[in-house]
Amino acid sequence: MTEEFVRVDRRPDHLVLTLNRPDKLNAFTKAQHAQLRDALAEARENGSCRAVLLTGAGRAFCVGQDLAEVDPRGAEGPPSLRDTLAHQYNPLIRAIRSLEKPVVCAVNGVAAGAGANIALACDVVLAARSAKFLQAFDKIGLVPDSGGTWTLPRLLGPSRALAWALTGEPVDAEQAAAWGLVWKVYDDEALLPEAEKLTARLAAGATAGLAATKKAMHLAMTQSLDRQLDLERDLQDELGRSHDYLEGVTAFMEKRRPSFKGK
Ligand code: LHQ
Repeated sequence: MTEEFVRVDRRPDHLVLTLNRPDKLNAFTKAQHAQLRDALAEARENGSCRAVLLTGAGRAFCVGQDLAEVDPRGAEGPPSLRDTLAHQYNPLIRAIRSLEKPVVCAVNGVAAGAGANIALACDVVLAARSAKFLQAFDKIGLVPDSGGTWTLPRLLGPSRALAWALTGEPVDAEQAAAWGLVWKVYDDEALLPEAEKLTARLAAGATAGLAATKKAMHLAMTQSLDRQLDLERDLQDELGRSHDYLEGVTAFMEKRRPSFKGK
């Protein structure tokens, strides 16, 4: 039987994905990447899945690449990190960012290296009070990857982002919230129930509208106000003809809770 490096819990309208190599602090191997990629493809293709929750088993969220798998001291010499990024990390970040459904990340413990940047690529990041974030790339002579060089300056501003990456200092959950890296911090035992609650709420939302919001916010990072105004016009044009807009306005008028279909 294949080992379950990513546990997939299928709820009626969302998926809970748990990185599951707790003895290695959920460090990413090729096999774990493949399982996460499959799970995200399921989330994309399954119409009844309307949100995703990503978290880690044990005391860590994820400590990035499993360094034993890319050990440059091997008989064949240094591995191709180009291949590792091209075939494992880059497709993962693209899959999270392009998923037309909200992705919540519950950072349950340490998030280091690519593990930190994968968490920060998610749409809503929640953290346990004991969580800490580490870039860690400085310790092994590499550059922040998994979108870190793009995401960090945008989240933190260039000065903090650069100092954090250069020094590799740990950032605790409270600091991460103060810096705007995470949305909310919960006591450790409350993190998962709160993350589940939020994911279920998002899954019951107007999925097409949420997907358009995600897309527009991401595009805003790279384009002018003029282009953004045109984009908002186009998205609103399309959403204004959706079931969920009709339902949302009707529910408001009828003073009841809307029942969205995600369309
Ligand atoms: C690990 C790891 C790990 C394997 C802990 N690998 N086993 C992309 C593409 C290609 C190449 C390279 O990189 C990348 C992206 C990246 O992610 S680079 C950054 C990789 N990550 C790191 O450098 C972090 C390394 N880990 C640490 O610095 C520490 O483990 C932290 C500070 C995160 C936690 O420290 P502790 O709480 O003291 O735990 P520990 O060090 O005792 O770790 C527990 C176990 O997990 C231990 O195994 P063992 O069998 O001895 O009990 C570690 O060896 C293993 N582990 N990180 N990245």
